[in-house]
Amino acid sequence: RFKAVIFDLDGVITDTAHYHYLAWKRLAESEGVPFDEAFNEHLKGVDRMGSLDLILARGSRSYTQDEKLALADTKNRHYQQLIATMTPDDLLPGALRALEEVRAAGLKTGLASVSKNAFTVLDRLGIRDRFDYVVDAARIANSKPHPEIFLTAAQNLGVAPGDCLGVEDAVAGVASIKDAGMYAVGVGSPEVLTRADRVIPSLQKFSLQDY
Ligand code: G16
Ligand code: MG
Repeated sequence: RFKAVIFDLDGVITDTAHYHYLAWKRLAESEGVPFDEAFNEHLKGVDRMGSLDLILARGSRSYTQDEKLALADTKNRHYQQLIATMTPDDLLPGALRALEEVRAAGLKTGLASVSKNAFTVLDRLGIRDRFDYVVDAARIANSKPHPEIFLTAAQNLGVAPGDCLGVEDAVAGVASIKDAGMYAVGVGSPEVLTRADRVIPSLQKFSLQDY
């Protein structure tokens, strides 16, 4: 019944969510700001500056815009160091099969990541040509949970939002899909992804006939 499936990247196709976590943790701790997995959950799907603002709000001092830009840049360098060694082995279990299933069923495939490093990650994983359209995060004005990124993907795929299925691991991402008027498959735990229409533990359990 769907015409396109739009995937998130970090935490769905590959575990860069963990690399983002490590890079932010290193940065936060260098600023004396406490950081753990539970807090990191709020950063998933949130863009770089938005994430930094959330982290620094837990600290004890205020920062100038220049300081913030420098800190965001430092985090990005930590992150780029981590993704530089990725290979196709870093695809999460079931990811390739899910992409193949969608195309074999005659549906379009899209990618909606707010990461400005998404193209690099796709190239390292060797899967760039498996998508009919990849949103360029640099052209998105509003980060998730705003629906802009999923709506942009649908528009460029030439498919109405109501005919799209979105796949996300983040609370903010699921909100973005639902507010775009799409069907949401959450990857993770149902206690966290409460707005998803269905939740699966990983793409290994992704099956178009279930939705
Ligand atoms: C991803 C991550 C976020 C990260 C964002 C921006 O979003 O989930 O944690 O802050 O990208 O990444 P970058 O600093 O590389 O531009 P998404 O939409 O892929 O889940
Ligand atoms: Mg994600």
